Order: sequence, then structure tokens, then C-alpha cells
Amino acid sequence: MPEQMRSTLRHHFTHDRHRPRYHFLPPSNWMNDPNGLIQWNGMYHLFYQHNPYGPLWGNMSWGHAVSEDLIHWQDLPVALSPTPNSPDESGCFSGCAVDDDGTPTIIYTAVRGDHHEIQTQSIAVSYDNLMTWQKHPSNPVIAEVPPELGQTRDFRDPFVWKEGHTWYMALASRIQNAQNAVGVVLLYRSANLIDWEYLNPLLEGEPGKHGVLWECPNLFKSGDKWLLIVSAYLESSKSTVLYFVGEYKDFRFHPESSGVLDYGDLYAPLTFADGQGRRLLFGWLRESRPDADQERAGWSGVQSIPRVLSLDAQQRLLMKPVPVLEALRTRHYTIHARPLTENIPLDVRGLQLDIEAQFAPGKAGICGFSFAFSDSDHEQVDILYDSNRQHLMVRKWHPEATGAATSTLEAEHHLAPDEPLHLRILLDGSVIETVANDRTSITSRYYPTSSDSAGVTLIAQDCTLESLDVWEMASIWS
Ligand code: DQQ
Repeated sequence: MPEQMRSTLRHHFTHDRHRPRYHFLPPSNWMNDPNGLIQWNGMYHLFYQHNPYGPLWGNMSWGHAVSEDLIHWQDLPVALSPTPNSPDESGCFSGCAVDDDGTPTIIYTAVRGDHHEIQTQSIAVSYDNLMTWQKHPSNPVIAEVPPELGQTRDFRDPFVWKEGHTWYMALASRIQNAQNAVGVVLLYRSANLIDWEYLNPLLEGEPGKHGVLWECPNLFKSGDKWLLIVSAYLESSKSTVLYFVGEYKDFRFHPESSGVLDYGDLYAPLTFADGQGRRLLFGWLRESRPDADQERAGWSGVQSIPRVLSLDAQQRLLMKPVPVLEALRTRHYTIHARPLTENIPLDVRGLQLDIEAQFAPGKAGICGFSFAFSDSDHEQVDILYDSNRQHLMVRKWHPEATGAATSTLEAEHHLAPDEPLHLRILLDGSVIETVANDRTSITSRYYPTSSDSAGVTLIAQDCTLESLDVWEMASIWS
């Protein structure tokens, strides 16, 4: 699709208040997992699971965009799409990109079968600065599912890195036996990205605790520890993102602690290291509205603002939006530090906001923000910290004929004695990314029906405001 058509498509959505303005999403249609993140000649390349033909999942291809700064993106042509009568005839599923001694190389899951049930691993290379990709004649490079898994349908999402002269691959799957199923990450190695040797499971989940299937693994070193991130299907048929911190030795991962990366709608994240030595994470912010609404909208799926990852002294995963995001801040609003005894309406409106706030919560205090999306009380999102329960919650009010129902996303969030509560909230159309103290993340989606602006109220019962900054945010597409 020529560049002009892509920008015309984006223009077509100008009046869609649910569509984010400063988060990346394709010109139109469906997007899910981030894929193939790589910095090449100084440019950041973001590939993504994409249906070029519609706003629902299907025709899995790799969309492509490029950025100098991780925030402003230029759309590029689709990089990979299914080739009839080939190992990927039913889809090019998720994967990664590496620098093979000067040749950019994608490693991805090639899918065959009416139910996407034949999953193998393939590679593709580019000789024109990542613009076009040639699938390798040896594909698939991994075709056999290890028999010990007890199933053959779930075997995907290669994550590849190099140690010395050897390539390693973490691959996600499921071990099925008569009693139960557990998620597993498998470990492979190769000298040339084409011939792969299966070593052993890198890590198996605990039955009943870590889910029945894992997807999209990431393994990397952070300080002197190793981090393994997996996207997990849980027994409850929900899905979540887990992280494990520990040691990686003798080809096995030895977890020492674990956590939940996000308690809301962020899924299938992919990380990569950039030239500044940062470990950056993008995650798919999935929609929480029905398919029919996504079809009506003509688009679905958003990428998170990239987050810089690190570990704190207690081995908790810290996530901070990339600092360059601050370049989009426009009108600034602040109020002075003060003890708070009542709610305070703030003089900010609009659906594109970046909020940073710090509170000293009292023992039984509630503090946070309420976003009103209409003049009635029925379209509202509350982001609150309850210091009695040590819980962070995102409470969404859904208007109904007879009043308002709510749904709540919540997470335990323990503050050390005298540790202030820090909230960072990125509101962008239907996206609300909330992270408390850089470590407890609840990403949520909300689709107001009746207004194009949010009135924001500071909620305060027994807490002291230490700082508050709110910025309106510019669009990345204008
Ligand atoms: N999405 C891809 C799979 C992956 C899943 C298919 C995770 O490769 O396991 O679109 O969202």
C-alpha cells in the first residue's frame, strides 16, 4: 500500500475518539503481538501480528513500522504474509529478529492447517535494509515437536539470542498428560540459525498455578539476574503475562521469584535490547469490546508505549515509559503539595493525558483519580489506591439502561513503611496504562459513548498529595 494511502486511512479515523493518538497502531485493521523488534542502522523496527484485510484476527501477516525515537512511526509495507502451499500457508505467527553477522533475519512460526494446528519454525532474511524479506529455502527449520510434550498443536513464538558463536532459541509450548496441561518453554541451539538441536525444557510451569499453555517467551539478563517472561493461558481460560526472576545455568532456568507483569489488557509482550543498553518492552493492548464493535470501528489492537525494564533490589520488575514520550507533553497543569481532605476537580480535559502523581497515603486512605466521560455519572473510570487493603484498582463504570454496572481490575500493591504511592497514568482514547511505583501495572481499555472529553477529579480520603503533574499530549501523527 503506498504511503499516501496509509496516511489517508489514518486520516479517515480522525474523529474516532476511541482511537489512540500517541500510541502506535496500524493505519487500519487488526493488530496483535509485537514481533521482530530490532534496532538497525539506528532505526527502531516494530513488526506486528496483522490482518491486512480486516479488523478481526486472521490472515496472520507481519505488519511493519519504523521509528527514529520509538514514539513517532512511519508505516512500511507488510513484511511477511502467508505463501500458498508452503509451511506458512495458514499464517506467519509471532517471532523475533536478529542480526546474523550483518544480515537481518526473522525467525517466526509458520502455520499450516485449517485450525492452525501445524506449527513449525521458519526464517526469512532481508538484503534491502529490512524493507523486503525472503523466506529461506530450508524452511521450516524446526518441524518436529518433541514427543515428550504429548501434543503437537501448540509450538510457537521463537525468541532467539546469541552467546559466543552459538544461537539459542526459547520456544513456547504446552506439556499435555492425562491429568493436566502445563505451559513450558523449550530450549534449542544452533550454529547457523538453520540447523537446530533441541536441548531440554528451559522451564515448566507449576500445574494449577502457571497456566495450561505458554506463548511468546522472552529470556534476558538484567543486572546479575535472568528474567523469563511468558504469556500464559490460565485454567480459568483467562490469560496473563508472568515473569520469573532467577538463574539461567546448565540450559535450565531456575526461578527464585515470580510476578505478574500486567493485571489488565496487556498481552504477548516482546522485549529487545537497544543501542543504549536498555531492555525495552512493547505489549499488545487488546480490545475489551465485542467483535461487532471492532468491525464497526475498522481497527483493533494497540501497542503499549515502550517500557524500559529493570529489576529492583527485591527482584521486582520495574517498568518505566521511555523518557522520549515526554516530548509529546503540551499544556501542563499542576497543584501544590498539600494534605487532602476532599476530592478536587482538576482543570484538565481531553482524552490524551500523561499524569504523574505522588501521594503519602494515610493508614486507611483512598487516593487516585476519577475520569468522567460524560456529564452523568455513568461513564467513568476510577483509578484508586486503597491503603487499607494495599490494593490498586481500575474501576470502570458501564452505562446501562437502568443505571451503571462496574467491572474492576485490581492488583495487590504493597508499599513499604514511608514509601510514597507513585502513579503514572497514560490516557489515550480508549487506552489507559496505569503503573504504580513503576512495578504494578494495570492496563485497561474503556470506550465512552457520549462525550469526547474527560473531566478529571483528584480523589483523596486521608492522604497527602506530594506532587501532581498533568500534561495534555500531542498526537504522533499530525
Ligand atoms: N499470537 C500469535 C501467536 C501467539 C499469539 C498469533 C499470542 O504466535 O502465540 O497471532 O497472542
